[in-house]
Amino acid sequence: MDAQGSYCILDEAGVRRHLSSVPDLAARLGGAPAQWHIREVSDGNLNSVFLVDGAGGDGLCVKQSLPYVRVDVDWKLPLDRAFFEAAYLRATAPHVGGAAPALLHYDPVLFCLVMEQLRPHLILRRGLIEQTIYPRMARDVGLYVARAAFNTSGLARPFEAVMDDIALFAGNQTLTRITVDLVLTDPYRETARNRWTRPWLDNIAAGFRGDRALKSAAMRMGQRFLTCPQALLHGDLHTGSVMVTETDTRVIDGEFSLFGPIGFDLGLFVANLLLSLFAHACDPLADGYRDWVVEQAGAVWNAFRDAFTALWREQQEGGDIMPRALLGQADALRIEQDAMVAGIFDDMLGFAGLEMIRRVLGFAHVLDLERIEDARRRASAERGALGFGRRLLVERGAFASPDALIRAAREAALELAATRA
Ligand code: SR1
Ligand code: MG
Repeated sequence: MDAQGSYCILDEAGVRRHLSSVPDLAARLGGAPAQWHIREVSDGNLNSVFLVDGAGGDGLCVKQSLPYVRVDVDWKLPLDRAFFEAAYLRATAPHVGGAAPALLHYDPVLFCLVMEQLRPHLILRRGLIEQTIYPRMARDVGLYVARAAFNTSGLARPFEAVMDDIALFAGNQTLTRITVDLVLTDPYRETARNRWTRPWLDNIAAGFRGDRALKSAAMRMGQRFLTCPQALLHGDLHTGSVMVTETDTRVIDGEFSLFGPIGFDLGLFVANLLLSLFAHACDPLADGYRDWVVEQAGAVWNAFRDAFTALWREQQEGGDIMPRALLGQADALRIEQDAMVAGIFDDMLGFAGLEMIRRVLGFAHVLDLERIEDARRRASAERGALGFGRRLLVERGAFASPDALIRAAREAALELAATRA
């Protein structure tokens, strides 16, 4: 905050000033503000992020909305995404417990969140690039999605509470617009924001823009995204939105939160695992690791399904969707669960297809692929990802189970690996 008490972009001195003005945060850091160690670690596309350490053991993480896209300052944005991230953390914290960072403070003038610092956690995407195995990660993420989704849905709550939240998060239109454009639409039309590995992917990019079956499938998923408010979504659950150690998993960055179809969060996460799989197909030293990565896609789904159906089964009162009073006997519950879970699985596949395609042809790419310096090799991995993404959208009826998905993805990656020079 500047002297007039209005928004300003925080630099290290600004972060020091802000934290020292909030007694609880200053006490948590400990020692004199002048001694605090502050470093900027901004890494994502949108915001600035600082890590702060004081004399005590508990560091802080400070995240501020900028009035533009951090990686494209000409792309102006309102600041309110920090408000929605704070609202998401507050709405989900009672259900996901320790699987998210604790929100310690939100400043509505600076549009700034202060959270616990996660240490020694690493961004999952970077761990996957380094071929690290995280034994709990997939189960933890599946459980996280199940708990957040079930408990914010009308299965667990009266419709009035759900509608109040739908109304609140319906305000997150700036970031929803980014998703609608970047994920659902741009890869299938010409726009200056798109980019891909030229000239190798020129033909496939043009082919996708003229592919009626693909565009129809993409539009149908778009319709589900915008018209199916099943539960509160994270809204951007890729592998850069998860921080890990071998024994702990935390979901971060809920600024894209909105109500939507539960399969959206699952689809984005699974897609990013599959992007890692295809990126590793170029690397002869990753032959073993690929098996682990692809199995995590199934493990996320299985953990989600088991936890979601268990929460539903154990629910005493229930909400206004599928009310206990009408469900009656256990076999009726099972029938409804099977139907809903099948729909979520189908959504997951479709949204995974969209995410894989947009990360290759759209504005926001992924480091897993971008780090492949040889453009021809990168294009080859990207072609594999595009082909599989298309199958997930257009032929997803062929993937009747997580095992079928894993088998097909493994085969596609193996075919790609066989072509590498
Ligand atoms: C302009 S924002 C581009 C992308 O970064 C975020 O992480 C979301 O994935 C968004 O689509
Ligand atoms: Mg993010």
